[in-house]
Amino acid sequence: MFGADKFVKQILLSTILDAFGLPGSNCQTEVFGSGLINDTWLVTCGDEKFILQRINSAIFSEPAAIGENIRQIGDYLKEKNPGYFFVQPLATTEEKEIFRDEQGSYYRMFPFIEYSHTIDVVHKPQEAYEAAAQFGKFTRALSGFDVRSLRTTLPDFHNLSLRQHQFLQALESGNQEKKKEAHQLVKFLEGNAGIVNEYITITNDPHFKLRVTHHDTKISNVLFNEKGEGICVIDLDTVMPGYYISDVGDMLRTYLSPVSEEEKDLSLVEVREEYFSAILGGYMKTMGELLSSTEKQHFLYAGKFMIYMQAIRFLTDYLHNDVYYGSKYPGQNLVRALNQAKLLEKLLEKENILQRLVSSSAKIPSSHFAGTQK
Ligand code: GN1
Ligand code: MG
Repeated sequence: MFGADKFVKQILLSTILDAFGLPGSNCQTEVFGSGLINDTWLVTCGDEKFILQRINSAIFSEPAAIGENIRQIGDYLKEKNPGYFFVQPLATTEEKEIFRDEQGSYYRMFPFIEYSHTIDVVHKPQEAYEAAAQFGKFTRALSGFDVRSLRTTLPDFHNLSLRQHQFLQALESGNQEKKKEAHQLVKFLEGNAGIVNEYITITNDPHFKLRVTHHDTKISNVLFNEKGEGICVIDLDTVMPGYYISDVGDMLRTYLSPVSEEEKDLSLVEVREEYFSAILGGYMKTMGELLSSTEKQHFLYAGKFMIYMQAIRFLTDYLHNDVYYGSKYPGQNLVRALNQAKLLEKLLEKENILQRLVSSSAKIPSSHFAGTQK
């Protein structure tokens, strides 16, 4: 695989743009966004702008499944919910959603939505509210869609039992020096394994429904307009059947703290109640009527679930010498795991206050939550 900056110099670029019917030699390309898995570029061709993404096929073993899901969803929304703003990918000149180049890399292209922007960090509760409303709106817009017809683009992506199993295996067969170094953290995570048991209960509970779930609800996956209102969600690679706790949980994981998973100074990791309320309000506004009361009561659990899973995923990767996430400096995945464990600790400290917010919201009809989202 070649690096993102090197890539723009590649003559190949022109071939990719041509495949999507764009005048390759007249377009400029710059690196865009900050995801860990796929590479993204902003493509400018005269007055028109596009987003080009290379799918990491080491992780998404069947890139065509992503294209198929997006087509199915787009078709459904066009027919049943035409008012829903959906960013339709460009088709290649051969009418495919995904282009495979001679090197075997997979690409797709979207129009860049004018007057929209993304943000990398949540600075205001209103941003969290808008994002939560958009992720809820997406799942609601597809509530009549047969979720079983979606292809699973990443098998067992948020299967916490499996992640736990992989973690235990890494403790056995991974780097033993690193395991010693992470001793305290391992103890903390083992002490919170009850989170996995609760997940198993959920997967057997008929009150929990499999829904069209985004599975990557970080703030940069929401488009905002100039007034700061949410327009829609983007990056549908991991849209698969799932539980709502995945989407809400990843918002709690990434919006509650003023610092990201990369922060080394753990004293800066915090759980901000006003952001919790904003996510709760935004999500319930759009999904409140569809969730069962059992599902609603697990709103806070969603945070525990995703934060715990991310902590063990980072630590597993650390023990496996960074084969999945990579690392820019030695110990980066340990820092990330420690950061997430701290976040979990902070969430657990506030459990009673936050659970009260959830319980009182669950009794209030969803129309109560005011907001800008229609
Ligand atoms: C990866 O690439 P990105 O940042 O969208 C990962 C997520 C993790 C996240 C942690 C396919 O997402 O599950 O939560 O890193 N995606 C995949 O930063 O593994
Ligand atoms: Mg993603």
